[in-house]
Amino acid sequence: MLCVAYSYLGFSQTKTINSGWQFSEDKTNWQTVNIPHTWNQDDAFDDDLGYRRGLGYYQKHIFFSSETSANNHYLKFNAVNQDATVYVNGKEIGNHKGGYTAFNFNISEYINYDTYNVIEVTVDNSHNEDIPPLDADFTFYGGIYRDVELISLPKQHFSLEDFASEGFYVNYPHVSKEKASIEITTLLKNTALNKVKTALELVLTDADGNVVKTHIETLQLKPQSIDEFKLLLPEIKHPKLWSPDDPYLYKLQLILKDKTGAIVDAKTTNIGFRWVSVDAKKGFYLNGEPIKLIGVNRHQDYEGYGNAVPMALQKKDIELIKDMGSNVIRFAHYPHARELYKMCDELGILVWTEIPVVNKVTNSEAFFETSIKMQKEHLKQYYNYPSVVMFGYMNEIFLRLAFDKKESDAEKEERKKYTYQLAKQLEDLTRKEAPNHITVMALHFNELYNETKIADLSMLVGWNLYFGWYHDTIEDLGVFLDNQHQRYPDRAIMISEYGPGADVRVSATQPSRYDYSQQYQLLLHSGYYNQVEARDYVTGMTAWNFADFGSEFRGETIPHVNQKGLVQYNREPKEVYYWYQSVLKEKEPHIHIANYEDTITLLNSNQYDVTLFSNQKKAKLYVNDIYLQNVAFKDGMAIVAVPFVNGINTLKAETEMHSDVLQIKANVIKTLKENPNQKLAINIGTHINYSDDVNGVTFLQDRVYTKGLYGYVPSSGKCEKKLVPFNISNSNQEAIFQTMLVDCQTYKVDIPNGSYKVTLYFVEPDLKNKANIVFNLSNSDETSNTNISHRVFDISLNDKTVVSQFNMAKAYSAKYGITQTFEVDINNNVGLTIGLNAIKGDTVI
Ligand code: GCB
Repeated sequence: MLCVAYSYLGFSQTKTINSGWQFSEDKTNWQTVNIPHTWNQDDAFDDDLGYRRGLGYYQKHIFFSSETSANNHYLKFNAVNQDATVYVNGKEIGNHKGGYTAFNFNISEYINYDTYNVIEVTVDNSHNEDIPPLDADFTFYGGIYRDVELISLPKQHFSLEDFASEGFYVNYPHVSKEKASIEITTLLKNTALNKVKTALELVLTDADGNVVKTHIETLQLKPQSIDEFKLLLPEIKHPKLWSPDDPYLYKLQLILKDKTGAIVDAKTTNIGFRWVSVDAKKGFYLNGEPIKLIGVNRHQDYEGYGNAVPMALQKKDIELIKDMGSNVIRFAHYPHARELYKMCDELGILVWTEIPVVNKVTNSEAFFETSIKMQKEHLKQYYNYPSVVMFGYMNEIFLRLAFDKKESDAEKEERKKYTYQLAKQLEDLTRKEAPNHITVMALHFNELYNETKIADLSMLVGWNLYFGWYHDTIEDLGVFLDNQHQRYPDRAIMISEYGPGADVRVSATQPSRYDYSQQYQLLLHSGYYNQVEARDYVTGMTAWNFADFGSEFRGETIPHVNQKGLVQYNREPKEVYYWYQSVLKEKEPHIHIANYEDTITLLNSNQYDVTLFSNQKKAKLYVNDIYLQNVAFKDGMAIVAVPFVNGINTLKAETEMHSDVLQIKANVIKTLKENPNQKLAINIGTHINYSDDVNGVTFLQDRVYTKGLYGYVPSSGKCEKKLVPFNISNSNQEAIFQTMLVDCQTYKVDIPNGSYKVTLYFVEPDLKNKANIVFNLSNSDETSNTNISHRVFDISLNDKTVVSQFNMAKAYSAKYGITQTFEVDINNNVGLTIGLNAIKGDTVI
């Protein structure tokens, strides 16, 4: 099969060398792998805490023909996490630190021709105090996870040696509706021993391929040197401007020719005419017009792949983000694959891009140097994309300072100082290297940033705000923003992160903070959106996060995953994604019925609130082909109380242009005697319904007991609801174990007479060192249950003791999910009564 994506008939040649590498963790057992590759795609998600951070060895044999011996051969690595040492035929040719930017080495002098050469790469993803990120809420998968390229160049070529950039930079000395100009700064390398005359031709074409401007200059290259040249293209009258609504792109070709006119090297880049500015009172301006930035953050990993994600899948992300209606992406917290920035040019998405200096910095020369070098690579490699408008360099850099309790006050003061110094150096560098761009920094909710004045450095400040999740309420967002704006009226601000965790298996009719329900996710996102829309001075907001992503230490309802995605880890949308489409996509008509649960159980009532999203004003709703009512939408949303019948109910919502259909299975029951199911499952200690896809049953929300149904008997103790925020070590059904009732003696379930299997779920909630999920981004909560034995109780079913002296801390390891299954016959219509009789401490279930 032949698949031609792009070709250029020139002398220089680039080919990827991704397939058939040998990989080993110990230099003894080798396996064949393809790039992209990581060795952590599985162990970052297994039950054990921690993932292998250490060495990985790669090897590949490459043949070089003597026909190419006059060329310069470069090995280019687009990203290796995080420390890479490269060898050719056993000789070390270089080392690179930092896992998210490209680097290359000229390997020409190490090559043997007409034979196979061995390329070896030793990769290390161990913690290294001198390489950012030191600490962050995402998994640092090790490996060669972006393309490896072999680039063969003639003696004269665009230099690859300026921090692995393409060897040219596009500047726009002037852009307006009337006219635009383009200036190219290029670095041309000549490896010949003599000076050489070349010609550089610039060809600007419009989106239809018509030539708009050309320019050619003869350039004299000095022997064995890299020379910088500046070329100015003639002015373009009435240029078509680039914007998210109309991402009009020109193309510029840079063609290097020898004295005979033959092409020796060539480059192509997108040209987008646009200008940006940011204002503390009115927010972001693109091409002189205000534009509210609404979009997402993105992390690069993907379920099953770690960070070694096929490019085709990554590109789908950008399509999904555009299709949501976003006009901005923050590529967090590090530079992502460059192909994606090119897509942002093409689809019309403004970009914030940054380097991974996250949570804290090390006060060492090496750390400062690596950070500065990383930012240089970042600025130079990502400079030419018209979509890139914001360059950042730090995220929540005082997070550790705020949460680490160990440091003395003097140490803290010291930390503030050197962190500020690094920030200042990075800011100055960014302003110098990237004029026409906006510098940015993201902060966490803490006064430290104001107090140290670090927040005054960048041109735009992003606040990562988790009101209504880690703290306070959704409405407190506006109060905070107004207060900041009042105190710092000259500071441009946006919300660079916000969002709650959500699990598609979790649904709540009365959503609340930290319940992981999709309904709460919708409440928070819509609440933020309205508050941001109401404030002109807020530049915009980027949701945390586009997709769920791997964060090894996290223990939420999905182990090792940060669940704040608008889409799941496999990119299937959560419902809030469709809501965003309703408020952000104006052009295409859109309607969607939210599907929170495939099966609903309605107790004592046949009504259930159905949520609909649309960008239209009204729709008609039909239930089982019968017209129910007109629906009016406000802020993209409407909630309708729909009467359900037992069995499948078909809902249809129709606007003038569009319709959506959803089938929901309903069990409408007054007492458990009518329950048509073989199974009844109850999620004790919480208001959420949990769809257990493994057992094919929904664990229903807890309730106070009423006759004929189920629930806890409030008079039997405090019956307090509790949530434990940790991974269950032996189960992936975290949501069933993580919620519980504490100090409750009696739980009743009025099931009819019959023979049953009753399964009770337990976990000891108290660990030796209590974990605090609020910004606890460390592993320090890892502990065992040793020495906890304060909780002992008996368990009875209908007054018959089934477990005596139940002591979880003594009999099980920490975070162990315990199930106890009993066979029970129910006679005489007495139903089931679960008795929990405390001997020591409080009972839990
Ligand atoms: C933040 C961090 C981000 C985390 C996020 C969270 O503020 O910048 O890296 O993943 O919070 O989910 O807590």
